[in-house]
Amino acid sequence: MADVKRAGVRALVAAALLMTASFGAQAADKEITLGFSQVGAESAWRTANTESVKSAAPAAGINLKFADAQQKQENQIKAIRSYIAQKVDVIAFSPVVESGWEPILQEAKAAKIPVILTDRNIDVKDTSLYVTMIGSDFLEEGRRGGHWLEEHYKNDKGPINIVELQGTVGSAPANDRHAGLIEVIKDDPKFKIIASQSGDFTLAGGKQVMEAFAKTYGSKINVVYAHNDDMALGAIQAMEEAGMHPGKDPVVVSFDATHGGFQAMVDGKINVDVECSPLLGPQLMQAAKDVVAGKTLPRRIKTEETVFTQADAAKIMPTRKY
Ligand code: GZL
Repeated sequence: MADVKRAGVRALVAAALLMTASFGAQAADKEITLGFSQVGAESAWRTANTESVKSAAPAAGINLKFADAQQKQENQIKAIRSYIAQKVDVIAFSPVVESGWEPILQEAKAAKIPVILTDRNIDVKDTSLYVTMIGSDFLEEGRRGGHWLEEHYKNDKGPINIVELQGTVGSAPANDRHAGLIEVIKDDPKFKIIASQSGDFTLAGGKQVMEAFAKTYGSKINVVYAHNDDMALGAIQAMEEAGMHPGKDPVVVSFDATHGGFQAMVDGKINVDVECSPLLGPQLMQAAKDVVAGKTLPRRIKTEETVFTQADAAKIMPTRKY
């Protein structure tokens, strides 16, 4: 009798194991749906970032829902709320500005949907509102721009007058590329920021702001410090229309290292371009799969980046992916 019982228990255990394995396999095979809210389409960097996210999804077997917020926070909040209503598996977004995210991220938390930040960071007290932030260190990027200026002007007593074309007001890259520069030049009195204004990361914005700076300051300007290539390229147009010689006088510091930025370095119109990689798609998809699989992710996944100058631009440009 005991043998029959033992055989029965063994059969039950085998059946249970088989069921668990098949559920496990199903869970592993269940297609992940990722809801992504993109800032907008304001720059060449953003276009490359969108392309990277969109192409990485099918390659990772992820069903991507994508929304372009036209650089408006309320559109990003609407998109995230709609992803919650659709019960997506993971939400990811590139926050247009640093503040104002707690309410909508509390809604995602209440719905038990994990949130991943890409590209830009947010300023929240409750860091449980997102799983990880994948992207660049903008403060370090700003320091790199500042260190290049220090080296470039090391034998110059000054004054070195800087005009700054800032990115989107309140955005992490604008705040930190400014702060990183200040960190480096604040103790060197020869550097002076004589004007700062936002061009909203767009070519048209950069051109418009630079037209005004050229009118007001003209030949007093020694450096144009542009928070991205699109604004630098717009500023170059404005400077040339004003009879100035960008890349010689004034010197031009830019960020992103996009194709347009590289071409301007080859043409001698941008002096240094601090790299900021938009190619975050594959890392985002891997992070989404890891979160769904219940893995613990690092709080911060930083992008490796460097600095390019006119000296190496022509040689490196053919190798660039964006
Ligand atoms: C930086 C990114 C910035 C780029 C701009 O990671 O958020 O936004 O520097 C883009 O070109 O518009």
